[in-house]
Amino acid sequence: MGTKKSAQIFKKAVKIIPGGVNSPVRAFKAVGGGPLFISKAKGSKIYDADGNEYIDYIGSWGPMILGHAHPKVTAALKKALDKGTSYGAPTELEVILAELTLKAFPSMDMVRFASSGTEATMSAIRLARAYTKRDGIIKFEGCYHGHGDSLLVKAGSGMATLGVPDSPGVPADLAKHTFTATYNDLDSVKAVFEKAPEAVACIIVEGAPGNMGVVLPKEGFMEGLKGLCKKYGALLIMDEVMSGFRLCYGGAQKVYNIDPDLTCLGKVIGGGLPVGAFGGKKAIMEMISPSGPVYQAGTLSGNPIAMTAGIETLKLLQGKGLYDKLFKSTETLCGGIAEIAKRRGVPAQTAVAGSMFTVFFSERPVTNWPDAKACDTARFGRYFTKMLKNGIYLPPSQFEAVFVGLAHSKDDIAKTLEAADKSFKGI
Ligand code: KE4
Repeated sequence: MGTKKSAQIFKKAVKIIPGGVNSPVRAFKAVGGGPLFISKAKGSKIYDADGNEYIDYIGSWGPMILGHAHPKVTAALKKALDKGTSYGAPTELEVILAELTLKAFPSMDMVRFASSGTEATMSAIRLARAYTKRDGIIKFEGCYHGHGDSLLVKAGSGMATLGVPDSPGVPADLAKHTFTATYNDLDSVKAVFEKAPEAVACIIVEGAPGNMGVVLPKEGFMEGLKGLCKKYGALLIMDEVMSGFRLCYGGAQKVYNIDPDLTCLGKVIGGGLPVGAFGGKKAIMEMISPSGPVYQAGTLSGNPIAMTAGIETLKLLQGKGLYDKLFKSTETLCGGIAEIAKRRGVPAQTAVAGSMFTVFFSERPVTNWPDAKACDTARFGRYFTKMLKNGIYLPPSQFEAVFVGLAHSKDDIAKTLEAADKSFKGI
């Protein structure tokens, strides 16, 4: 049916919204052409303004693990809407979601809700700085933790996609407190601590990086980070905004058996509505206002509609055998694509973390940002475009994760592999 309507809307959008989008990675900049403007979504399918149907593997960048417009989530939201949308006062719903969160993440004694992953990581950094009375933070090249000033240094996701890993507008006096290390390279972390043993407040690391594409931690890497934090009196912040509920119901920290001081959450915990969260040990969290001096606030934090979506989503995610089904679909899809790439003679590497995966167009495995950066992004662009033409809606960047959900059927997976076979031909 073509994408004329999307093009018309995009033409208007670029005049009044920077780049025509409200989040850069949506702009298709890395893959060419204009973005599709979406009109609706249901289950595993998404529909653009021209009525074209696609199998959706963005899933709103992670939240839609149950699939779009899940009937039970939608029904709960419809009921909640009749009670009003926001009170600016506490509700029992926040306590219910907090209890579900602490049960899923036993490393956390307390949790504070916000409205985005960015707010969660930004607040966790401020808290770590206050608790340790230090200013420095260590992050990893290629990891993305939202657009908080201190974290826009050598970041992944949309910044890597657009080739601007460091953003202008971040004061040098602030950026100088952000030290970057190489993911999977403990020596690069040790070097920072040895140079400034008293300066580092925290290490912030993605539970399972998805923002340079999916990269898996090497054996002992996460334990090594925890050990270095202990040795130098810094806090370990695990940013599970993407990995939480995606690697398993308890996130990467459960899979890798790590006990972080602070955890950040987002995406799935809001079931598609704006929810971020940060939490951790009581002695640290009690420093957060109003129980302590570290200020953190938000008009819509703990919003009752968003809480409702989160509660329903987490309750449904505890269904028996759901994660086995999710991981099986992910393995079948990713394994099938790897086999097609091999058969078609296209150099590609795959990495799977729970229900997310990436196909890297690279001759060698990707274990860090330098490896990811060396990928053939032009070939990725051709792959993306051909898959889209074949009705498969992938994240429009080599440096993102593909998200598999419970609504992806065996038929969806088969169709996706068929499309991949056609798309790999001659790319
Ligand atoms: P938000 O502020 O976008 O809710 O969360 C920021 C964030 C924090 N930490 C991790 C590990 C994240 O992956 C994110 C956001 N992820 C990107 C996708 N890679 C969001 C998509 C976008 O920026 O539009």
